[in-house]
Amino acid sequence: MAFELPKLTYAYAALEPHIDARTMEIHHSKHHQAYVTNVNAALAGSDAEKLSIEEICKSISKFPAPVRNNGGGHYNHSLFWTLMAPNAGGEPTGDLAAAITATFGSFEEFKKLFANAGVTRFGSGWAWLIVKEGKLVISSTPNQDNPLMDVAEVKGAPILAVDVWEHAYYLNYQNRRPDYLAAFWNVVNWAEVAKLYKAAL
Ligand code: MN3
Repeated sequence: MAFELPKLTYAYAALEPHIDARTMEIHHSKHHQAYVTNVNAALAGSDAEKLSIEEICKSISKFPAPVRNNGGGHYNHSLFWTLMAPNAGGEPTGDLAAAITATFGSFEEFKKLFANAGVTRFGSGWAWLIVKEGKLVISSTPNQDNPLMDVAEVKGAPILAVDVWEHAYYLNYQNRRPDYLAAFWNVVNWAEVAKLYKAAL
């Protein structure tokens, strides 16, 4: 069974002005589609075709680089789209909010540390909020790696992610990655993050 490009639950323009429609369209229909096409080609005819993308990530050291890069790209983007929504942003509530405050001191401090993980990721990659052994941890990965991968420096269950590849922001923000990361808070779908947090515990 081949992987497929997931449909977005909102329009390409729905995250404006924070993330522009053209960036969303190219990012989803070109970049993510390419990861899907390429991981399917890399897995074609192998037993791994029966595995979920999560299962593949968890044993990624057994796969060649095209699976790591494109399979990671497919998992990461499939998650990323669900972590954003129109009329979202604001602050988390409930158990997740309490855990963020308990772990990082405050929501403001958490935002600073998470954005810093994205800003300081050299080149292309992702910043993450994960659940590791029941605790919240901020990390980042290079390229299309993710914290599910057995090769990841910091492993855990991803609950929030932001893409810091230039293709995620360059049309609107050019070299200003910190401005893109500041704008990201306006589109974070905290309801979905809370759902993933609950599931990860
Ligand atoms: Mn991307």
